[in-house]
Amino acid sequence: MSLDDFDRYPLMFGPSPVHRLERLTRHLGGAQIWAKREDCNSGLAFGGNKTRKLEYIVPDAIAKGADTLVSIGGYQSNHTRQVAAVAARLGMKARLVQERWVDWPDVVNDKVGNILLSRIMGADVRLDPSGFGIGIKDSWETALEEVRAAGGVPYGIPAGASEHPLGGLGFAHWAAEVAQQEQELGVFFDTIVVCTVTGSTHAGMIAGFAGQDRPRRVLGIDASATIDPTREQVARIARHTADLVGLGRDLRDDEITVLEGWAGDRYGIPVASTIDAIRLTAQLEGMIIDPVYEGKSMAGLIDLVRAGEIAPDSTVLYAHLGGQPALNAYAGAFG
Ligand code: 1AC
Repeated sequence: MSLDDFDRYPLMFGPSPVHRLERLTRHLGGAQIWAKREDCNSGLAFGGNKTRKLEYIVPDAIAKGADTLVSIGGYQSNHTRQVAAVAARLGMKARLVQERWVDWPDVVNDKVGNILLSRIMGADVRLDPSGFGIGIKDSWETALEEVRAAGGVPYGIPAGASEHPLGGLGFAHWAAEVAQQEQELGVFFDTIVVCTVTGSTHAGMIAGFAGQDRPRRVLGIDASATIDPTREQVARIARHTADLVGLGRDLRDDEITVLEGWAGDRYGIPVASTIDAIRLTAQLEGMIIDPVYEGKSMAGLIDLVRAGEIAPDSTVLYAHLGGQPALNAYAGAFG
């Protein structure tokens, strides 16, 4: 088997854009920094990393005769917003469990941003008081049951599509896309920086890059604040995805790196370094990142470059995963 043996339902404009972050590079005075932009990968509700994963999941949903995509996330889940958009595009329904993953005080936290977009796209959005967790949740299994009991044909997509058996394929494909773009641009990214929470974005990249000739570092920056389950989940999904795409060898432990230090104490709560990274990136590059995911991975990148842990002669690709619709729900963080 190889990645090409899996059906892919096109949901993106094509390869997501890659460009230099010149002013940020100059400001940090170290490695050359570029970005690959999943936030502008698609015309579906502002796109994002999950749209890429859903390209490999939709063919299975269609083959199984589903009429309702059932998924789960926090109130400000980017994932559920992208599931709602894909359901609309396919003429399916979306049933979304939105759990209280984050105890954030803005009164509009369950009303604006991602959740507003899902409601506008016609998803059946149900709030649930359960807290954060990256695994399979009872609330999601109950939603699947309820759709079935009402005569629907549900198709389950777990949080972030990560525990879905095909959830890593979208970012294995991202790795192939990067290699193609490197040839076109005449550049090699020796270091990739990506935010990690439910794991399949990072895991898919690891599996995809592992099959390429030139080794590189894929640095996952934890934003879950639950480092052990996240490390375990990334490793498990990376190994599973590597098997699916026929890597033909075991992944080594040193190919799976999840770094902690920028998540703060809790998922979804920005800390000072998150807000500083958001402001710096916006003010130097006009690139908008969010308080839950990219603000944390960018804070990691900034510190690693400043500390020389990403060497001055490195060329870094920062994966922008497209979390910024949540910003509206975090107005209070910007005073
Ligand atoms: C946690 C999966 C996740 C989301 O957007 O819901 N990134």
